[in-house]
Amino acid sequence: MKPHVYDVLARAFAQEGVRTCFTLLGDANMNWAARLAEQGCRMIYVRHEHCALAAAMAYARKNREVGVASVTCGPGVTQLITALPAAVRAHLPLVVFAGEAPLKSGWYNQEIDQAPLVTATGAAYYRLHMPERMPVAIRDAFLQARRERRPVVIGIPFDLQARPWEGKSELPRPSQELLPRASPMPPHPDDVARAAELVAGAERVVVLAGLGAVEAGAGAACRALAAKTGGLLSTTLPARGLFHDDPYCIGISGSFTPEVGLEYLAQADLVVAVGCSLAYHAGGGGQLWPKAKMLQIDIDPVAVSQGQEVAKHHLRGDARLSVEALAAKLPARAAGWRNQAMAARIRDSKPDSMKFEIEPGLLDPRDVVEALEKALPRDWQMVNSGGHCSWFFAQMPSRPQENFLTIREFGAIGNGISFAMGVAAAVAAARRDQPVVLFDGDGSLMMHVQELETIRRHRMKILIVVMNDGAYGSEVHKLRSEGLPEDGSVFGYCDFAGIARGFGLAGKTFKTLDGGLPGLVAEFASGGGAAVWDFHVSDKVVSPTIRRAHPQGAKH
Ligand SMILES: Cc1ncc(C[n+]2csc(CCOP(=O)(O)OP(=O)(O)O)c2C)c(N)n1
Ligand SMILES: [Mg+2]
Repeated sequence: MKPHVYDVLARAFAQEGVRTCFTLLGDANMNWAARLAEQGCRMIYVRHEHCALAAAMAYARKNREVGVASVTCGPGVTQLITALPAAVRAHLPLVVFAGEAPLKSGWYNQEIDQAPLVTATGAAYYRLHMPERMPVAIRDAFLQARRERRPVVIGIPFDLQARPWEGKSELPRPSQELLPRASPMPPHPDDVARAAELVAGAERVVVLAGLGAVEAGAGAACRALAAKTGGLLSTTLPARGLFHDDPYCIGISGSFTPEVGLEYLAQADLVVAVGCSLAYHAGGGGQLWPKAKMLQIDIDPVAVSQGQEVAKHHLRGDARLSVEALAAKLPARAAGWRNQAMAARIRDSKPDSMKFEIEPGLLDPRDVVEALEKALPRDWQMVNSGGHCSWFFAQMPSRPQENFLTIREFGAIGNGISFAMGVAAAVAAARRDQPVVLFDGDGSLMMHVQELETIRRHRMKILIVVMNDGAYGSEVHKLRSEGLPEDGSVFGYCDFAGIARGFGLAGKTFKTLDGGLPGLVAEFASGGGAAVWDFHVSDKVVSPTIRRAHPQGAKH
């Protein structure tokens, strides 16, 4: 039988090595999706298109592959408008197969000009109306997604998809075979010499690593550089865990820095930023290290990042090669800033020591995180979301980087559940048997709570930990500090355990931590399905970030 265009389109995707596709079906993508499934691709059928794309984002980050999602035309595409900019800002390679309205009729109810919507988010849009060229264009979309690390949305009218295939029978060579080899770029010796001079003249060095350092495999080199300078180590939020077992790692730099870390950052006289974009929330403008000079080591160093002047000193090159070359150029130093007393303080201090009055029957979010940090196995995957509670969830220092996932460059809530699904699918595609733990706020979880059904149907092993303050915590604390009414931000404690059970998952409410968390964790680990654990916490505990930004509110 003669193939249709959608048969060939599905083969073109399969040939790109697509193992998993997140989708929600409609007239404009269902024929293609059914054929892709026949090619052996795992299809994850979600309940909202936003979640398809958001899950593909987490999948792409976790497995370092192109993430693939598919939606129907019109309303399927408009649902993507929050996830697309989030993917663009997180530099994630994605390809979205979207339908377009049929060309044959003068009117179609789902018709909308999709290209400007998509390109407004920073993603690329391919309008494909010439069937014979479509396989090459799909290959090019994958090439562009990989090279530019951004989403590409492919729109194809579904009446064209349904035509008989009139083109060549063989497909073009897949994108992986065409990409130029990206060998790590060594730094220029003159730049290394200048950077070494700067570092040799510093006394209190902090080596701050971002995802670029993770991707370049520069962790060991950063540790060695910090040791040679007698300095300390830190990471950005997405790179956290890179130095988790180093006694001189002060944790995350930026909005989530623990108390002792803040104290040391304030004393630093040089921050060596390795493979990180010096984002505003990572303290990029130097707010956290007012005395420090800044050396940025990166394949694409910048002077201004996110509206702030950042590094004045630069070393361009691959993170690992550059840090190694820099360390090799430094004279050995007898003593540095670090000493054992600092290591002991870093190890023994609470991330935040401020005291708050907690109402009876409610928990302190800091105690919840401390208990979970002890009880949850170190080799489980951890996914973070946004909101006020994310400060507390960021304080889990005992786990390696490869077990964390944080994507939040666009600052949108409501993504946690999709990111957890993406990680669960990534782990499954890599044939690893790791449960996934999602840490989310009540408001954020509620925004796409329908995906509990997807989790159950696809038998994903996900434990959802809800930091339930009965509110949009970020808003409550800001409103209170400005003396405004809390209306619209305080909702009360909804019954997530009951909601979970309604979707066929296990659910549990925690109003105390005396219930034997280790036993419950073991029970979850050995059981089959997913679960929601709902921790009722007090909204009286204000994170250090909010206290810094709203000093008035902290006094209330
Ligand atoms: C899509 C979107 N809508 C609104 C906001 C504004 N916002 C930021 S944090 C937040 C509250 C989130 O509540 P929750 O998930 O319960 O976390 P909490 O702050 O209470 O810890 C809101 C509404 C946002 N960032 N993104
Ligand atoms: Mg909340």
